[in-house]
Amino acid sequence: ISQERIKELKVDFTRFRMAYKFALDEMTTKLNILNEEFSYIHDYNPIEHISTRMKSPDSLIKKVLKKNIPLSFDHIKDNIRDIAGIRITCSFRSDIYQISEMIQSQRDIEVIDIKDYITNPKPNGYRSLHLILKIPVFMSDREESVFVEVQIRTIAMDFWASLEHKIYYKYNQEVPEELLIELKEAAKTASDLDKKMEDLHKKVAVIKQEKDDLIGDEMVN
Ligand code: 0O2
Repeated sequence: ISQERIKELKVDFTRFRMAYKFALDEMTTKLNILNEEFSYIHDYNPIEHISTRMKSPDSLIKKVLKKNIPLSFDHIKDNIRDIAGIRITCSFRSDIYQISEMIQSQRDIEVIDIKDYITNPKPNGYRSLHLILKIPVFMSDREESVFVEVQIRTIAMDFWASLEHKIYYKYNQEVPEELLIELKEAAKTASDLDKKMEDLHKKVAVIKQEKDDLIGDEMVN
């Protein structure tokens, strides 16, 4: 392979990754706007935390080889949907679906796939709502349509997923059976906690509404 070709590949790779970085920047801005507006209307922030990540070149190559995808930027672009990843941690379960609806209703966002691992948790107990989206990125000489994977979960779901991920890697992906059972139980405990917090949240909303109504009545009288 010539020096010239290596130079070309470097330029192509940088431009390839840039489109995903810009897509993440765009999505982050969109989410910050939604969060700010939502908190103005409803008096609380549905989004606790947003994190973004670009798939590492190692992990990308591993996936490309595993899926038997030809080693070209075009094929990778068309077939790997999680090069750009964004994770949204919400306060309550109901926030997840509200945020998801708000994202889906944006005109420039194309919803490619939705995986609801909250309604249908994975056998190991994993819960999260995954959206596979395509968003346009406007570059100096072209428009690119870029895949972004959005994972939306509660703090409890995120806590469980982070620990499970660590354990999975600690045991080199061969976790002892009894630990798998305990992890599944822990996922159920996290889910029960989410339900409890959602109930509390609803009760607080009712009390707040009653108080507001009372203040409104007093002002009229
Ligand atoms: P990383 O390091 O987070 O990128 P596909 O991407 O469609 O080919 P799949 O398996 O259909 O593959 O996607 P799926 O099930 O929607 O999961 C994709 C991502 O969700 C994973 O990315 C994880 O981030 C997360 N995830 C899915 N299942 C689990 C789980 O059991 N435990 C934890 N902790 N996370 C999970 P990557 O590429 O595996 O890893």
